[in-house]
Amino acid sequence: MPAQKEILYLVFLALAVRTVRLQLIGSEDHGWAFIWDYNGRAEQVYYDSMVARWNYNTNLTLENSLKQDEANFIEAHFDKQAAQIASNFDWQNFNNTTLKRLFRKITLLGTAVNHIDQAREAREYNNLLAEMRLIYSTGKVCEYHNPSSCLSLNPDLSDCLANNHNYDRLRFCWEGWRDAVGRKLKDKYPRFVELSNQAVHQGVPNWTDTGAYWRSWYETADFQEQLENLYNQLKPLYNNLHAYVRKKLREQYGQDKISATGPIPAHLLGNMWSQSWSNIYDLVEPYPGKTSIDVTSKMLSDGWTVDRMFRISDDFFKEMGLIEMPQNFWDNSMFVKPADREVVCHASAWDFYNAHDVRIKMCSNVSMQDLVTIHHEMGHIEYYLQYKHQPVPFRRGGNPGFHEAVGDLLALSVSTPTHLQTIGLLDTVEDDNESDINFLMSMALDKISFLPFGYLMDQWRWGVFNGSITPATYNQEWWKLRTRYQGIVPPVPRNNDKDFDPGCKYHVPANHPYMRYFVSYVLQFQFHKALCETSGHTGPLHKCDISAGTEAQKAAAGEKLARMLQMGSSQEWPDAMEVITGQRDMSAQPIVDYFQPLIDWLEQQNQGETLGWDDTWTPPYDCEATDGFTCKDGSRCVRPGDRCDGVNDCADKSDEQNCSIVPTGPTGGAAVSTVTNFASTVVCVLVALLMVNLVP
Ligand code: D0W
Ligand code: ZN
Repeated sequence: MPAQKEILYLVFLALAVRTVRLQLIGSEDHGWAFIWDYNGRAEQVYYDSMVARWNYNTNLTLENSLKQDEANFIEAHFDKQAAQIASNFDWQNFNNTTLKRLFRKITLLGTAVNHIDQAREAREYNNLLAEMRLIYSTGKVCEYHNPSSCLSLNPDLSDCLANNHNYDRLRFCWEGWRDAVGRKLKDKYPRFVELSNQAVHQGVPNWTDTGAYWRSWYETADFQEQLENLYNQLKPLYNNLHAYVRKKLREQYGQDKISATGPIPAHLLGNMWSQSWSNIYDLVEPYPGKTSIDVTSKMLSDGWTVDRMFRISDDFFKEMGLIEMPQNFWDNSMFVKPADREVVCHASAWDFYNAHDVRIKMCSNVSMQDLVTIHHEMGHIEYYLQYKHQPVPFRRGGNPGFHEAVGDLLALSVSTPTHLQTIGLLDTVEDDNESDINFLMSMALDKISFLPFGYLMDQWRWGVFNGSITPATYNQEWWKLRTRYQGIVPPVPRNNDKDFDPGCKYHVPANHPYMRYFVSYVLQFQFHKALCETSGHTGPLHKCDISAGTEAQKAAAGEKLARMLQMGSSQEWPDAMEVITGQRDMSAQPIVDYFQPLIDWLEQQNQGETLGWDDTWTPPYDCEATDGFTCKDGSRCVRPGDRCDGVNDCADKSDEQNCSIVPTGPTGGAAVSTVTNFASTVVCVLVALLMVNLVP
């Protein structure tokens, strides 16, 4: 650990200076010297830690897990020591605002502080996180009547939710995932929350809990109010889309399964979390026979490859005069799911902090949706490449929402029918109102449907972190938010003593903040609108492709974007926003403008429908049809996941009898228990090794 030794030397130096002067170091020149010295070391330490993380995420073995843990530990040490040295400077009184900002970022530790002062808690925190991620990433659902045939989330369960219209099969996939993953996470999350809060509070006592720490990244005093205002402006769009989709689903699945005035059963929207509804486009297409945006089938019949999708995305960045993906990117990335090992399939983009090693890890399939996701991930990479000259603490987005908005913003242009035609994905583009509505519907199924979900995820987590939502109410409160904001209900009753449905969304067990995505969905339309103007677009916003203008117009738009990306987080986000939009506030108006023709159309279609939903409605629940078990005394129906799980759900205990001869439930398969065993082994060995080797 050479970097660590040298930074120790720096600590002594700084302390010596302090002892001699008996005061804080006031020299800004010394401040800069520290920053550049810090920067070189940080690059090295972060590089090593990213490599270890990458190796684990692309090959989930015990050995790689241990190496990753060691690298995390070294990184935490480094962060803590750097913060200590920096606090010997009188940085709060520095005149240079950039220098002051650098020091502030280096001294504000998040959860890292815990890793030094509380060695045992730090290990427990890391182990819990590793265990939760592993349970999620390796979770499998086995067929009720064929326990050796098991489905993984990607691609099996995602495909199940996306591609079939069989109410009961969809329910099996939806319920199975929650039985297999949520229930195994339920007991781990409360302790994780407690440890996370402790760490944050020790780092900066001003931050009362982890949610406050996460919100601090936005440097916006009334952040929560601003979000609430944005959401309220967007709610009418969502409610109109919801009412129209509900009407169409009633036609498909029957009036008995879906109420005209109730929430929608959550498993019918084409997505495991009901967060993007693009996959049910075929059920809700406004004008069948007009230009259809079903590009996936075209990709498949034309023999598109995953590699081609990445090249097309890279081409778009180049076309806009942005930085193309370096050779390193093509050599080191993982584009498809490997057949020979377990990996974290959830897509991600990686900055290795050394100016040229950047990578994407993704289990891509050939589809329009994955083409958009590739642009999303490449947007992160573009940011890394544009701000690589900045000192490490500024290699961030203007705020986290900015980082999420870049790729999506470009995909808004790529997704237009005229652009799809230029890359060979649409044969004919009709220019009429009905085709426009089809297109806007396909966009709304992705963008509008996401808004309430993007908003509620961290409403729930902030509540958990600040203690207003307790472990006993985790699942109830989750469903309260899901019903209130998204207007959906679980297709089968939840068992709040056992279920932990929030844990079935990657970002909860992986502990990735989520409000950035809501912010991004607002920002990307603001940026899109502004860049459309720069690129000379006239006419309705949804028809804009920022690459469609003259070379000079394209270049002007690309340059504006690049100039904002190059700033990283060196200035507060309104300064960055101003570069592109000329204004300093978040605004929902551009999304409203973009979708206005569809909103008008939906209002027409929804005449006679009731907008919104009655929170108390629940779908019919037929024990037999939903693979439940009726207690011997006939008293109640026991969910498949509750059968033979060691807990009596029937008063007569019949759900825990005859277990060996009953076909294994959806969780029951060998796969899940293997995973859990593996997870506990990882944790035991981790604890043992770390105690022996690393405790100072
Ligand atoms: C990173 N994060 C992963 C993955 C998966 C983006 C995601 C949300 C959403 C649709 C080393 C590291 C960070 C990047 C960084 C995360 C995805 C698919 C798309 C919400 C949905 C959409 C846009 C967003 C979801 C990401 N790097 N998306 O962690 O530098 O911070 O790779 O989770 O179009 O629910 O799927 O944001 O890229
Ligand atoms: Zn992202």
